[in-house]
Amino acid sequence: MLRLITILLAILALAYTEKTVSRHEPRSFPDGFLFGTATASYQVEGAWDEDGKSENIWDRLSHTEPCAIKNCDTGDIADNSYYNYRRDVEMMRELGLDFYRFSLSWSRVLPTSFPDQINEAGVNYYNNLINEMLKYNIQPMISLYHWDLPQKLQELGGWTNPHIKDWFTDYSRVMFELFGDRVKHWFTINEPREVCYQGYAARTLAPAYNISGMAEYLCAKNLLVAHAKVYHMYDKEFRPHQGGSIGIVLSAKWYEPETDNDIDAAEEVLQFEWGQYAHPIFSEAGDFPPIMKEKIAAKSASQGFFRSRLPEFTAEEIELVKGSADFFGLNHYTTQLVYRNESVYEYHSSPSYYDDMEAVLYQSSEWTATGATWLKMVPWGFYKLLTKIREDYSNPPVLITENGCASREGLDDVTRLTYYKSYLDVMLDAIEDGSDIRVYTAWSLMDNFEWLQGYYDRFGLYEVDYNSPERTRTPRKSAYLYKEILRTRTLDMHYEPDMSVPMTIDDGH
Ligand code: GBH
Repeated sequence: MLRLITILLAILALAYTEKTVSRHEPRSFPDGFLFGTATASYQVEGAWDEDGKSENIWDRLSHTEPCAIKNCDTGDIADNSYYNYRRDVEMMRELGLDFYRFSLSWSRVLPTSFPDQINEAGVNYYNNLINEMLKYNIQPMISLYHWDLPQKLQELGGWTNPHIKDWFTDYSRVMFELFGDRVKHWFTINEPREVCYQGYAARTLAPAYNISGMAEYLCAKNLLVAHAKVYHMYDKEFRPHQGGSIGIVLSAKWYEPETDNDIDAAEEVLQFEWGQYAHPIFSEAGDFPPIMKEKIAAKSASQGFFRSRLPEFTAEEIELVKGSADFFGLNHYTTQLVYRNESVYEYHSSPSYYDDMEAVLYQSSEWTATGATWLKMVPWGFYKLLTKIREDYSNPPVLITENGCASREGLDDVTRLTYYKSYLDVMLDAIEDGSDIRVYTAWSLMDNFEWLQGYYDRFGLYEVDYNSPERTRTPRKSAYLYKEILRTRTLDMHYEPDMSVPMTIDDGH
């Protein structure tokens, strides 16, 4: 018996060392795994009022006085990608990308917001970009909506107006007609949680409505229905001859309970924060998460409302939304700790989103900081999140549509280097466990307009010089790392880029 135990222990020890040893060996990515980078229209394009583009909510917010954005920055010129698209594609070639994820500016292609007028110049810009990418075998992946709603639609209530499902469907139809012959990867909406919470319940994104406990829930319902209508339109009317795939992109943090007493609280926070959007689409039952419905209904009643502040889906809408995605598009950056005690009521006004949730969220001061205050480096949180998605939604195909961090280190961005290595490492762990992860996207190709942070927070693999009229782009250390990962299709934790070697293009063109 003792002998048996000794043998078992020896085997265990061996298995353990093998695991630690193999961790230090370069690890390969699965065959067919795709790598890319992402940006979004307002963050890079500039040319805000040129060639027939009309005003959107970010033009409006960034031009409001006193200025709402750090250093009074605006996206008026941004990275000037409207004129620099050739250089952008050249960078994609330098990196050796399989694809590039970017978004379309609704007010650039449909200046009235509606399909009665199509702006040729705007269409040409996107055609040029797409065609230039395809010339070098770089696949376009398009987000139809990454936060720059036409101002006119905002004045009609934006995502709180249920008619937006028709406005968004009409706009999307025109985009599929214009670009769907060449574009095979579509995302409807980038990060509904940020659109609805930050835009309508807080002031941290346009339109900065600040009507918490109400507006974000109206937004959530309308947005999910709008998304689902576009999904089904593509599925029925475009997929048969265009043959692409379509889904939505959710932003999801990992929520770690502070103590064992906070396990339920952390789960509830997760259901509010991204379950709100994932449950209606990816669960078998559909609809908002039960815990959210219960909590908001009970709270609303106790506050004297005649109905829940969380609007209900009709039975038909539940069916429409359920299953309306070919994959789970995931933007992930960081992790938060969660606790719940009496003090939650001192933190949050009532009614409000966080008051409904009854929890406090924060980050540990022991976690590694990066160049953005909200973003600490917590790779194990990414691993737990990927595991949770696999387990809760029967292992859907996952596309990592954004991951990355800010750094204030200039070209020698060792923090970003470490971030990418450690996040890719745990992603490989999740794949080994059986997660069906097919795509990884680094945010971002280059520095860009970081919303309320203006040009202060820098997320780029390439640095952008905002003092030069050309908005000169220069590769950072992390760009060299990414290029090597893509070239070798392996992750070597020990790889140290040599930045004295100039970036070259190896695509044979
Ligand atoms: C992404 O959102 C966006 O898709 C992209 O456009 C953006 O450039 C990128 O992030 C980098 O920020 O905790 O109140 O201080 C990520 C979503 C952004 C959500 C930051 C939480 C924290 C604000 N997250 N936000 S706060």
